[in-house]
Amino acid sequence: MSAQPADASAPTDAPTLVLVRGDITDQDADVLVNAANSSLLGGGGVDGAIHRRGGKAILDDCRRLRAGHYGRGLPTGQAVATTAGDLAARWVVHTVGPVYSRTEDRSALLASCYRESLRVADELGAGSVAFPAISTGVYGWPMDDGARIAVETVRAARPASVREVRFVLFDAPAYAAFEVALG
Ligand code: AR6
Repeated sequence: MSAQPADASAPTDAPTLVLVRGDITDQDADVLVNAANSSLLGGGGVDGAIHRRGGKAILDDCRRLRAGHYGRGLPTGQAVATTAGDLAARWVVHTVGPVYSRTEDRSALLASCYRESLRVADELGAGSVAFPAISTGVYGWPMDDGARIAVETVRAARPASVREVRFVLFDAPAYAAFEVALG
C-alpha cells in the first residue's frame, strides 16, 4: 500500500515568499496583481504599465466588468480577475488599495487587498502570484508599513493552489523595506 498523508485535510503551508527587484510586467507568474483604482479603467504607475503592456484585451475585460457586476466600480479592498492579454501571465487580478490617511487606520483594507487577490488567484488555480507594493505609490502609503502589512497578510494565508508569492519591487528602498519585513 502506498503511503498516504496522515491527514489529507490538514492545512497547507503558507506559500513561499520571494522578493524581486524590477517591473512587474516582466514577470511570468500565473497571476500579476494590479494596483488599480475603482474605475478599473486604467491609470498611472503599475496600472498604466499593466494596461500598456497587456494591451486592449485587459481594458475590454474591465469594461465588461463595469457593464456587469461592478457598475459602481470595484470597492477598495476587493479583487477581480481579467485576462492578462499580451503579458506573460495567465490572469491579471485587479485590486483597489486604500489611499493612505494620517488620521484614519485603513490597514485592514490594505490587508484585504492581499488576502482577496490571493483568494481570487487560488480560485483560478494559479500556482504563482506577483504582487506590487499596493498603495505605496500614488496612494501614499509609507513603504515600511505597506511592506509589513503585505508580508504579514500573505504569511497568514493558506491558499490551496498558490505555492509562490513574489513581491516585485520597483526600486531599492522598496526592496529594502520588504527585506526588513521578511525578517
Ligand atoms: N512594477 C512594479 N512596481 C511598480 C511599477 C511597475 N511597473 N510601477 C510603479 N511601481 P502605484 P497605488 C511601484 O502608484 O499607490 C494608479 O494611477 C511604485 O513605485 O502604481 O496603489 C491607479 O490607477 C509603488 O511602490 O499604485 C490608482 O489610481 C507601487 O508600485 C493609483 O495609481 C504602487 O504604486 C493606485 O495607487
